[in-house]
Amino acid sequence: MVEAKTDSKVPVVDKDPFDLGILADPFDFHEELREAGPVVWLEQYRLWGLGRYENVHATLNDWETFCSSAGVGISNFRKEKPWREPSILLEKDPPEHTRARSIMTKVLSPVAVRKLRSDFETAAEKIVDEVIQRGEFDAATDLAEAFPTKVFPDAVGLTAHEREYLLRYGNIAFNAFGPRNSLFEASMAEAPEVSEWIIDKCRREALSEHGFGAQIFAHADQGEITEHEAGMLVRSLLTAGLDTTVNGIGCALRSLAANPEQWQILRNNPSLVRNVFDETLRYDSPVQTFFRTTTREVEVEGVKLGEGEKVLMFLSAANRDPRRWENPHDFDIQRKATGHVAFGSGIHGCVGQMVARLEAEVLLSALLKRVKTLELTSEPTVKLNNTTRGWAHIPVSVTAA
Ligand code: OVM
Repeated sequence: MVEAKTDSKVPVVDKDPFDLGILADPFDFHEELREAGPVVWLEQYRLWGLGRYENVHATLNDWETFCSSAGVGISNFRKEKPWREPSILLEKDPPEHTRARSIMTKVLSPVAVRKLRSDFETAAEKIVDEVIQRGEFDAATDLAEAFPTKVFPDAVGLTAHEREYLLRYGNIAFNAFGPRNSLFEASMAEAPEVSEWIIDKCRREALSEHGFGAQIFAHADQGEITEHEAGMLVRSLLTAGLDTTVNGIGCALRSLAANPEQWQILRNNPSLVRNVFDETLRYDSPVQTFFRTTTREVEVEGVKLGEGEKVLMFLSAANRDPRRWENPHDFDIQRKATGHVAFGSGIHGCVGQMVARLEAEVLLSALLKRVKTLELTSEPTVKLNNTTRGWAHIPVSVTAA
């Protein structure tokens, strides 16, 4: 437990950010948070919260003060045993982080990612053709899940990809960043079985000769990392690379279906398709929150934070901060949406974002070419998770172009 160090000037927020009702519809709560002040004390968990863009951005960019090596969830690795071996990428600081990161930067380079495009396009066209034939379908399962679970494991080099397990693992990892609520407990109950499966898939022998996995092991052959570290980096890809893109693409489809005028603007100007994804990430950030831990006493906006204290950054609240964005609650695919912090910022900023962007671009383009109208047929159902935002079901109907 963190010592309460609230001085009377600090706004106290009593609501639980991980309450299931708030997770289902977090935007009013985020407004409260931003308006309460630049730094708030979250009484429920006795830690600090940041909801404004400027402060979230600054915190992400000061890794020396706000470290990742004590975990980027609510659990403090210095005091509690982590649920899994910590990631050598996400849950490390420089210099260890730098070594792992430079390998991932090379493996996921623009040149490497560009080579995926034609396979991604073929897969997207097949999946989109099939749903259009049906006319009515579930854009969450039939597109947002179906596409990344096909192309991403192929890109990594998984030979047998059981999509069930990959999605379950991502869901577990992102629930595990949160507090011990019902979502956390349900995920921990299935963690042993699913983790065993994942670890097995991270071995050199389980991976094809081509793909990001083999590329990572090539760095082990060069002596830059150990065999074990290479497996851990494959695990990072499998943890961070699937749930996130499934949720991101789902959020894009849901926002477009719910805003038919935006779909028409996009049809008239298909070159907006990459901006649609940025606007989606800003508007409906698939990764809502991450934590940091202070490495020293630090004053933020006149508030003294002690050493070794957890700080919860609300990426999603920052991405709708009216101090940074005009009409932040409008989904507007023509706005300049870059600058959002949905991919983080600074040294831990999403290293796979080019793969994510490519997936979104290719799938939306395939849809755009073939579909005239995209409409919701009933209310989408939200998918609850302690960290990610996404949709379990998005019932839609389409008419062919
Ligand atoms: C990891 C990782 C990296 C980024 C995000 C993430 C679960 C995990 O290295 O395991 O989310």
